[in-house]
Amino acid sequence: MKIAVLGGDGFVGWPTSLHLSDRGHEVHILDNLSRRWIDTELGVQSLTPMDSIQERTRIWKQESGRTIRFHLIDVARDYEVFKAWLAEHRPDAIVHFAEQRAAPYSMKSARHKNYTVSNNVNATHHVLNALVELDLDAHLVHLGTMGVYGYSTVGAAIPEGYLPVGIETMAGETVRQEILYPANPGSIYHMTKCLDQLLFQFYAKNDGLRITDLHQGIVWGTNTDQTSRHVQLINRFDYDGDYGTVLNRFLIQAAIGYPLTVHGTGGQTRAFIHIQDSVRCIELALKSPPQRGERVKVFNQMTETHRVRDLAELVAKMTGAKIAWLPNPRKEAPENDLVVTNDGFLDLGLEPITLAEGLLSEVVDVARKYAYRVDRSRVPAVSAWTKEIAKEVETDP
Ligand code: USQ
Repeated sequence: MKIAVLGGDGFVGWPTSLHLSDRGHEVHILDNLSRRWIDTELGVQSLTPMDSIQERTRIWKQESGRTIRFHLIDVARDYEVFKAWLAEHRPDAIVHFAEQRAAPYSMKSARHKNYTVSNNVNATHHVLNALVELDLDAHLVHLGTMGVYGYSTVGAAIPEGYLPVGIETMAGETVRQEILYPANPGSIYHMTKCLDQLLFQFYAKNDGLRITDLHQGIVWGTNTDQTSRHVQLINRFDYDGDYGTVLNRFLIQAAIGYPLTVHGTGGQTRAFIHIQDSVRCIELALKSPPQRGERVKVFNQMTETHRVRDLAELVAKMTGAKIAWLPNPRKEAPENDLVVTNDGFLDLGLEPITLAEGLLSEVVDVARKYAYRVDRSRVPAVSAWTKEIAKEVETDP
């Protein structure tokens, strides 16, 4: 297949591009390099030393003999340029990662809220709009989030996108139908992914677009089979308070002797997936598109759930790290249970990688290797969800 990977320079986009190229697909990365600009804005850098996207693709060609083309395009801002690219290349599939993906960054200030909403919603709408305008029947695979559901289980597992409901009619009969699972976002970032869902629902219904939405959990790990092939193919690794995600943060904190930063009681339960499984799932989704006229296909892209404090205790036991119990900068339930259905990918043959100690220590090893690049002052999470929480977090002793 000819595949356009929008946001192919990012944490999941880059290993996905390599994986798909390795499988023999013609891969084109479209990216505005915004993630690199945000590093500059925040004054942080990936733990791992990343080369330019051009250099990365050059090394990939050298190592694999395969070509990945890079196109500097801002999908959210340059609709006409993006549409012209699609018209010229007419890909068979589009994988859409081109969104601002950090919840804390989206909550930093009014400017960050505006940026996240306009970037994410416009990027998604531009893709859909262009497919219709060009009569292009490419399968769109979008990276969504488990966070669209909220994080609690009311005695039943979270289904894959749709909730069966029975509605009583005025005649007293019960009509059964499936509706999009009620959206319950916990940040501006997560809210944009909820809005994406509505855009997808409309365009699938109105224009027959073929769309798959992947509700992904928290990704952990760093290397995949392809990024490990050469030091210059290395994936990015975020450890800072805005972009670092919880388990990878605990692992790097353990590696540099920094107390593990648990927010609140650590009773938050979340869904997780290893980066290697993440790229495999995207390939599986590409192989199994919905039919034209079918509703949006939704997969829960996660393999296991864990409570934050259990993860901290596991990492502490493994490495001897201390745990710091911190005031929570976020507005979220202090404790929750979470049970999630993920039959879609299991039925397609996914064999999940779970939290084996070997893989956890592999991340600690990577973190130790590059520990000299860490700015310890960027480890704390300081973006508060409300003005009141900001005051509490500031005044806590
Ligand atoms: N947390 C800590 N300590 C930390 C960092 C986080 O206790 O040092 C807690 C947070 O308060 C939260 C949980 O860990 O309760 C998860 O936080 P996170 O930063 O790992 O994950 P989140 O903000 O939800 O976002 C990440 C990705 C996002 C993706 C989402 C999947 O950045 O792109 O959509 O995971 S999910 O969480 O399933 O919605």
